[in-house]
Amino acid sequence: MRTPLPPDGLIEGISSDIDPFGDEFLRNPWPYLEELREIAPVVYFPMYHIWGVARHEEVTEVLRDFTTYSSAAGVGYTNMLRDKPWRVPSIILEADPPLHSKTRRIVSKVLTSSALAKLKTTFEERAFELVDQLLERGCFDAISDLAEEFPLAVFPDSVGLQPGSRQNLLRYGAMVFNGHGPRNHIFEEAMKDTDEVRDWVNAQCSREMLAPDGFGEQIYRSVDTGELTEEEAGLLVRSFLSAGVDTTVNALGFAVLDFARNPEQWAELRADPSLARDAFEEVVRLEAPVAAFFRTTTRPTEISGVSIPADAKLLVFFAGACRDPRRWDNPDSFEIHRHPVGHTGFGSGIHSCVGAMVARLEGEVLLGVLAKRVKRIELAGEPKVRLNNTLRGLKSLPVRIYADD
Ligand code: OVM
Repeated sequence: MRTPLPPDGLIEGISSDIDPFGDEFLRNPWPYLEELREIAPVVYFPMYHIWGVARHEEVTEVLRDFTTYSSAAGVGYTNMLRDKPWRVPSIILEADPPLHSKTRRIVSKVLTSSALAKLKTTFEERAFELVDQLLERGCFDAISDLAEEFPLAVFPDSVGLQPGSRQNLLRYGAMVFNGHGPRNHIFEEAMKDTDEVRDWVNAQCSREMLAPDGFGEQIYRSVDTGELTEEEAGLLVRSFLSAGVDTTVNALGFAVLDFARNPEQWAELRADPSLARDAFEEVVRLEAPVAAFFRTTTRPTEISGVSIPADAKLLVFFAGACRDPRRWDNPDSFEIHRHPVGHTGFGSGIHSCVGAMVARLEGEVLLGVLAKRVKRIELAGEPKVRLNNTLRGLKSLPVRIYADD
């Protein structure tokens, strides 16, 4: 069952044949996002029968109005209330208030700044170990050997996961984020061995499996107070594992690429490594590793004069807003001094990334350590894009780094 087609008058002048899940778009979305921003404040994609917003103003407007633009039908292409999803829905991402407000509050309490301050020393130790190893090698792949290595070395331990098999987290992340797209070849490829990986992840989320004092065990304390059921706690731990790995992997990979391409920015960071946190924020704005999520309209609505029917899927291009020239000067350039307040790389509104402080800590620590140890970052080959229906990221980034003398 589909939403009825809008009358011609509503889609005239706002339709686009751009395929936002096509290989070309996903490989390099920027020229397409520019075109989408220029067509109209809201664009209609007849090939999917979906709407989209790619300008900063409309993206933030949609994300603010969570009653009109609901997450409960899923934030992917599939309407989960109508078609059976591949996994039990997330009770934080794919939920509206009041359920979302409750789960969000519980997760936020676990991820306080004081909790994160305690992790900083451990993150730094791991970062120094890793960077010193990489300096001995000189030449390596900044995706597999750095951007994947670092989060996998620190984040699962923070959650309290059992040791071992952590590559499964990357396979699961690929399922979660590609699963938000339509059933294209990328979706099908990611979903090849769902059962094995899904069962492994679900098993890691049970209380007995989680180390004392990790984020996971702290979520389960809300079961003891009666705020969550055991099943809900398991699902929130699953959210950590779904959202916490691939996102930071991609952001850190782009951080290396952006500095390799902008040596003058690297010189500025080296001159003052305390800029590492600002630099990471600018990477998240410039690259928008989570490129877009959907919302579903709960009533007929209008955005900047364009009508959208009820029960329509609306694609919210975080990446479009992150480089909207209406909002940013020189939106395509990487400027670590920019302070990109209001960027939508972490989303916006009630669903904005609840793990942002963990991501920022990983980014700040790794970039800070690199700035202290590494004089120069050079590309040693062509970066290769990893196609993903939701995430922007690289599958390989050959680099050479040089030690500080
Ligand atoms: C979740 C979830 C999954 C993917 C992403 C995300 C970016 C959350 O399972 O709750 O946030």
